[in-house]
Amino acid sequence: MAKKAAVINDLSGFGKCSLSAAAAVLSVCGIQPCAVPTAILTNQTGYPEYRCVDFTEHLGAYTKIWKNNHVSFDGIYSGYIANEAQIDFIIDFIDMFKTENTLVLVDPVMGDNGNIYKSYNSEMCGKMSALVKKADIITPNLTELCILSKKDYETVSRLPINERIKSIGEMAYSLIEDSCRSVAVTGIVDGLYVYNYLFSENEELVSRSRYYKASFSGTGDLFASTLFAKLLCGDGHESALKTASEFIERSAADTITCQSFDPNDGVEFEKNLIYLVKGEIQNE
Ligand code: PXL
Repeated sequence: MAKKAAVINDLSGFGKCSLSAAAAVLSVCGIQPCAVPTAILTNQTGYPEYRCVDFTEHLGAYTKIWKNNHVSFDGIYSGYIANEAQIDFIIDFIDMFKTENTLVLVDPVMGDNGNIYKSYNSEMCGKMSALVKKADIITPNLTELCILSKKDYETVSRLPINERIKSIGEMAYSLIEDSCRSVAVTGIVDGLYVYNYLFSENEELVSRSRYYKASFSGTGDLFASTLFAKLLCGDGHESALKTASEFIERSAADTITCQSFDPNDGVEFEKNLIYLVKGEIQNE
């Protein structure tokens, strides 16, 4: 039987992010995505206009009915949230459904490039620290890592690359000491390349991809989804990190060859899903 993962995230009509990205990636990896929608949006919030329907009032039914139906999960993955109360919901959800065999990935979605997303506020960001403590692995970008670590993004992002990585490692290890087992820091740009780091108690891994000079919607979600799916499939950290980075690199490369593209629309990942089928991306 296929493994099952609860995916707590929003459903956006455009932007190739959140549930649209996660459902595609998990399914192609042979995992059943069980959607818990935090909000339903016309499109992700980076576009000039969007409408968001907050789904909080319906979330209680998911825990109640799923518990009554005796469902269980091999993995739990949380992403975009619509308000502070949803963090409490996710914490309760994890407490209710996590067993010792459940992999919990929390993507602390809050912002990018030093800015908090339009729909987030400082209370939500503050409370995210409680949620990440529940995770086996978290996947912040540098903005989110700085928020979680109460460090100034502008200062860290301006450091020369070696010092920046040192500071990123210190922040990651302090979160690991605090609680979660692994921290994957995504989208560290230096010159022609973008790096993803994965820090665990006794391991520090890095992957390098070409940087295409655009901040595409949904790449963080695709990265987290792929890492999560591959770890659930039994891949090791190194292999899962490499696969996630390569999948996004290929999809970004295909996007920039398009005649015209809007980074808000996300990347051309659909035709690259095939490479996530076991063994297609070679990890030697
Ligand atoms: O990809 C992160 C994300 C997820 N969901 C929504 C967003 C964003 C980033 O802007 O707006 C609705």
